Amino acid sequence: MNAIIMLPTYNEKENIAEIVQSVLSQGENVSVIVVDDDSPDGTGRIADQLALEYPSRVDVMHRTGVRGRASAGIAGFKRALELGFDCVIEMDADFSHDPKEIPKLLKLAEKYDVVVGSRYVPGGTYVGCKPVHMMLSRISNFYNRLVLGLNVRDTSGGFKCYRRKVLESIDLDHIVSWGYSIGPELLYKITRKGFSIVESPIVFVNRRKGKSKASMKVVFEYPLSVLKIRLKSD
Ligand SMILES: Nc1nc2c(ncn2[C@@H]2O[C@H](COP(=O)(O)OP(=O)(O)O)[C@@H](O)[C@H]2O)c(=O)[nH]1
Ligand SMILES: [Mg+2]
Repeated sequence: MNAIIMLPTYNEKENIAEIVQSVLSQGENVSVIVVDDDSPDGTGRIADQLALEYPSRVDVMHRTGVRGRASAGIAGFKRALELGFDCVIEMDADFSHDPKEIPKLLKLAEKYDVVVGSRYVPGGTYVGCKPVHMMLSRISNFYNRLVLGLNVRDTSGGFKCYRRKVLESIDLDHIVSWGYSIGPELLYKITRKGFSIVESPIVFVNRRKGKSKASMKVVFEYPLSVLKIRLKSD
């Protein structure tokens, strides 16, 4: 199966070149799409150089005048479908998600419609994260499962593989989320459509370079956004 790895980026100049190269080294069947929201630090320009270096394997989307983890992801999914890939993997561009897991996710995608990289199944864990972040993650996972009725342990992570038919079945023009709640929103929609989902353990490593874009604002917005998914999503 051929796969495209979708990397949303905002100010990832310290990580972008290394992560793209690391992803490409996971197999000839793997390509990359970078979705950059006009990063002031020049991430988009570095991505363009990578696209020149690997013309058949790296694609870059530059979004201007808009920002957001959710809409960047949606734009990347749409482009990936246009390009005709069998599977789309979304992952963070800061090495919190290990590119070496990609072959494992793709192997599982032969059997399951969605593969969730999971910190909360046996073998999954965190490295180098602050206790307060781990606690917030656990609380949000509990909350997402309760409010959205999800039968997935890790509902908030951003390392997942979708078969193309899954993304094709979702109305990507009517997504309620703006930010990080895109993860639970898609899982909610996917669960309701009856697709098969499996969790594969991952070790989530705190970013070593660059800064997180998650602010305190997220802590307040996220629960409301999840509630909105429950109330407004079809
Ligand atoms: N295109 C785009 N990517 C974003 C945006 N916000 C975050 N990201 C990317 O999404 C991924 C996860 O964000 P990160 O800041 O690491 O959040 P954290 O892991 O929750 O601390 C990284 O690859 C970011 O560069 C955004 O507004 N637009
Ligand atoms: Mg991160």
